[in-house]
Amino acid sequence: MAARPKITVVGAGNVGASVAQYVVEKELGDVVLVDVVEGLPHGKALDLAQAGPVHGYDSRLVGSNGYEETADSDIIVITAGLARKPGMTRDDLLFKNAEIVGNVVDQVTSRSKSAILILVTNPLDAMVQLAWKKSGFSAERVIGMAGVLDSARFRTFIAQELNVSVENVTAFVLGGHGDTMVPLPRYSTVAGIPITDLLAADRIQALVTRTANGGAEIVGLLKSGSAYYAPAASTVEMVEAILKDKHKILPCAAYLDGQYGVKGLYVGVPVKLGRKGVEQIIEIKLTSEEQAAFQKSAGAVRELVEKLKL
Ligand code: TXD
Repeated sequence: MAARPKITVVGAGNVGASVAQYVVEKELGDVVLVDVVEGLPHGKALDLAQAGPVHGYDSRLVGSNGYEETADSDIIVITAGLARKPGMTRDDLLFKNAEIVGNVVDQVTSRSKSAILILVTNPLDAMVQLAWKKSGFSAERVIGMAGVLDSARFRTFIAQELNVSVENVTAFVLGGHGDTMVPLPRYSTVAGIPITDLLAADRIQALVTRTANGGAEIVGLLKSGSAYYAPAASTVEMVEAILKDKHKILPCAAYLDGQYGVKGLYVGVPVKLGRKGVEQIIEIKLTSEEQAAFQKSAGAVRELVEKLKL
């Protein structure tokens, strides 16, 4: 029988540990958890392994401060990085995390040449572009997680507003991960009915604004640290779609080569995910207003990427 898929998670902090937890709870494969902090990945891996008998999973978990154990991974999720500290500019964070993610990519890709990389570290769109460049992998195998999270936030707010099951709500959010993201109410539905038929324009705008500020709202409440349950769940939805070859359409940061009028840049768009990674970029019709908002968002991503001089 074939061995279980191997999923490496680099960065055993809040998001990374929760990714490991959801992966084993769904028994998607075995997990290698890597972090620079001594003992942290080992401790979390052991703790999660000991939840196995209770939850009923047999996935194996290994913690490490090195990369030997990551060899021949099927999927590598990169959450390693720093959060912005007082006195640090966004650019400081960009360069620091670029250094961390660049090193991680070198370490993992030299040992797992056919893996699919899922980037989570912020600033997301720039980090996925960097990982693609550094890895030398084809663009289908390097993907960024942001759109699933942003649309999950939008779906949550829509479901609460209309008092319906979250399962009835689909939503699409395009563009870069950040203030310029582009939620698309016309393509957001409740049991197939566009929300533009169900909610007044000002209510939709309020939900859109709350979605765009979704990360900041949680940082404001937590005071230290940022969101991790929903980010981890969103990442694991992508892991599952790939490992189970579901051909599932999800919004992800993907490499655009002319689609949506953008060339040579990673930006959030709907893609079809399967065992090969990004199988197709889905181009949906945008109004001129939506297209303008998308271009603005892509422009903000390009500005960041240019600073990295890749
Ligand atoms: O939508 C999205 N893409 C995001 C992005 C949603 C949520 C969080 N997002 C970003 O993910 C966030 O802004 C951070 O850049 C990452 C990770 O967030 P998390 O909340 O998990 O941060 P933590 O708890 O600080 O964990 C980061 C871990 C920590 O344990 C460090 O020791 C480790 O990364 N780290 C490293 N591991 C391996 N190798 C190196 N070099 C390294 N440097 C730090």
